[in-house]
Amino acid sequence: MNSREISELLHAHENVYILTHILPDGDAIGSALAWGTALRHHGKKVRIFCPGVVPRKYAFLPGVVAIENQFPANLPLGLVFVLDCGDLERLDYMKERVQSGLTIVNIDHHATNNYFGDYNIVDKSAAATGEMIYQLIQENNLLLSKEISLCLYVAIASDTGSFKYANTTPRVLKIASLLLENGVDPSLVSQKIFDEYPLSTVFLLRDTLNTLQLDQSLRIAWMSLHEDLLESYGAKEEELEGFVNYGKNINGVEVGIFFYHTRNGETKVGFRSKAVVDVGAVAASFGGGGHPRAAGCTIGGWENNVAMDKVIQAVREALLETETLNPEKCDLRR
Ligand SMILES: [Mn+2]
Repeated sequence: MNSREISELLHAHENVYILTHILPDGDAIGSALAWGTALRHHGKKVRIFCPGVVPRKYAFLPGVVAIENQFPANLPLGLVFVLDCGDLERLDYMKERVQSGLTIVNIDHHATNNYFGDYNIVDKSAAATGEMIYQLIQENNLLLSKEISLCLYVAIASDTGSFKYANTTPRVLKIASLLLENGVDPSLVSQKIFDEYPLSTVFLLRDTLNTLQLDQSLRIAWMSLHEDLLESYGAKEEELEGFVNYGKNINGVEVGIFFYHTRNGETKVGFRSKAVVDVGAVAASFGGGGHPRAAGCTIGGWENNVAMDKVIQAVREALLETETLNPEKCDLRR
């Protein structure tokens, strides 16, 4: 779909609804706020929705308090933009309402996007949905205000890991440069999104690091945490984001695993791998999914330690398989 079609669609609709995914990240929140603000300046009546709670660290973004976590049944007809979602399942409990007779525009950059929209703007080469929103704003001659620039910067910085992942292209850095010229303070964003956390997070991390274990080869590292501990510190599940990396980042470790035991007897498992093990396949074997380097699954029905043993064994087998395939990477003495 081109920018003329977008402007025709916008012309035909007064009401615009913007939705993004469950457990929203900086790209989801930043893109939704930027697009919503741009369209509001353009004269549209805009409402923004997200299933669940927006993490506290995004509270500094302009407009974030207006994000709604229920999609009402009686909304006036309007145009729906679904941002940063590879499929409609990502809308969780909002999915059914969104599908009922509304025109959906799917704007996304995930390689797995299944073109669920009536209109689809999918750019799998984009580092972030925020990068695509930047382009849409430019192509449609919408106002790129300072507050929109901040939201887009948060979106792009989040999905590129502060401009350090492989998706950090010259195009991404050019856009980031223009956003800085528009008044974005990159040190403030880093502090709010990446470098600052609640005291409860540090307590949780301290206790989690205490559980660190490695297998004999020193190539698999895991840690675990029970939901009771979150309660005792008044912490939220979102604060556990990134814990899994502490194991993975150890010199010589290939796979980091993080086990989160919930009160209803389930174990949520996060996987990260450094270079060779396809943890997406491991997670899929337990009914989960993800990417080769980052994945997750939820396991129920086993005692915590049994669940952990089964997962670690599966990772061990996946690691052994890669070492058979890549004998030069087989040095277990590292
Ligand atoms: Mn994204």
